[in-house]
Amino acid sequence: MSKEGNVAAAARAFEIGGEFLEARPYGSGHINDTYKVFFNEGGVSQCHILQRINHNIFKKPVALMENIQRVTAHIATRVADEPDWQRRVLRLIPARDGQAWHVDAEGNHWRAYYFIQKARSFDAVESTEQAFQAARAFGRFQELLASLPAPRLHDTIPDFHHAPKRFKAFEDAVAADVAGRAILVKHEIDFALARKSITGVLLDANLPERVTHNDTKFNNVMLDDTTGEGICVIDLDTVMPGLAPYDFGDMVRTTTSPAMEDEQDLSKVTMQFPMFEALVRGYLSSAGGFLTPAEKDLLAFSGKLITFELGIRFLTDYLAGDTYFKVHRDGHNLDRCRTQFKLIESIEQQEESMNRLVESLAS
Ligand code: ADP
Ligand code: GN1
Ligand code: MG
Repeated sequence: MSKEGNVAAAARAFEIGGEFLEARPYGSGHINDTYKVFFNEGGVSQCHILQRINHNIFKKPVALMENIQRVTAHIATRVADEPDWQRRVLRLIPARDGQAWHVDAEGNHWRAYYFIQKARSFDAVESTEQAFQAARAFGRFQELLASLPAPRLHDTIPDFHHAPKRFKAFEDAVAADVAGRAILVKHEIDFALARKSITGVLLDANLPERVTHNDTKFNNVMLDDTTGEGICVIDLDTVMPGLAPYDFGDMVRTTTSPAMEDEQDLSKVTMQFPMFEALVRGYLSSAGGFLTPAEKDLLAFSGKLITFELGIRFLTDYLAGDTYFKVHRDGHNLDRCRTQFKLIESIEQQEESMNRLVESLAS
C-alpha cells in the first residue's frame, strides 16, 4: 500500500465517525509521524490528530501506550472539575477493536487524539508571557502526576537523560567515525570534550525520582488562542520516571533563545535573561510547593546540562550519518548541534546571575 493509503487506513481504524477526507503531515517533531486528519461528519469537516509511533526508537510501543493511557486518565480525573477540562488533557480516541492503539499490517503502531481546538504550539518563543505560561503548564503537569497511583511507569527509553551515557555514545561515535565526518567537526568535538565534567552532576545529586515529561520543548505545550494560557501539555511518549530539573532544563534550552533549534545564523542564538526569569517564575508558581531545595538549586545548571546533552546527541547523530533525528537538509544535525553549543556559551556567561535569580525567587 502507498504511504498515503497506509495513513488513510490507519485513520479509519479509529472510532471516528463520518467519511475520511485527507491526512496532512503536521508539526515539526523529529521522531514520530504526526498527521492532522479530516473527516466529513454529516457535512461538517472535523479534524483529529493521528500519529505513527517510531518503533525503531520506541522499542516497546505497547508499554509506551500503557503509560499514556494511565497518564491521560489520571490527569483527566484531576482536572475534571475545571472549566473546559477536555482541552486541558490529551484524550485518546479508541481504535475500533477496542484497544487504545492500532497496529497495521506492517506492524506500525498508531494512535489518535481528539484535537485541541483554539490553541496552538510555537517552535520559537515570542514573549516572556509565553515562557511563563509554558513553564507554569509543565510544572503543573508534574504536580498533577505526583499523585499517579503505583505501579511505576515503564521506561519508554531507558537512560534517556543519562548524560554520562550520552557522552560515552558521543565518544564512541567520534572513535568509530562511520560517516568520515569527524575531521569536519574538530571544533565541536573539542568543545564537547572540554565539558565532560558536567555530565554527572544531576545524577550525583541524589534527587528524588518523580514522574517527569522529559521532552519539555516549547512546542510541546499548547497555548490558548484567546487567553495565552498554557492549556495542555502534549507529546507524552517520554513521560516516565525522571528528575524534575530535566524538565526545567529543556525549557531553558528551547524557550530562552529567540532562534529556532536549527538556526544557521548563530548570532541570533542567545540566552535571554528576561525569558529565563519568566520560566523560573512560571515553573515555581506551579511546582514551587513540592520541589526540594536541592532541586531548586540545580534549575539554572539543568538548562546548561540539557542543552549540552542535546548538543552532543545532535553531534553524535551527525557523526553516525544521521540515523536518529529526522533531517531535512545536509548538515542539519550539525546546525542543531551548533545552536546548542552557542546557547551553552551564552548560559555560561550568565550562569552566576541565573543562579542568583533562582535563589532570590525560590526563597
Ligand atoms: P511530535 O513527536 O512529532 O513532536 P507532537 O505530539 O508534539 O508530535 O505533535 C506535533 C504537533 O501537533 C504539536 O506541536 C501540536 O502543534 C500538534 N498537536 C499534537 N497533538 C495535538 C492535539 N491533540 N490537538 C491539537 N494539536 C495537536
Ligand atoms: C526529539 O519528538 P520530538 O521532536 O518532540 C527527541 C527529544 C529532543 C528533541 C530535540 C524521543 O523530540 O529528546 O529533545 O527531539 N525525542 C526523542 O528537538 O528522542
Ligand atoms: Mg512535539
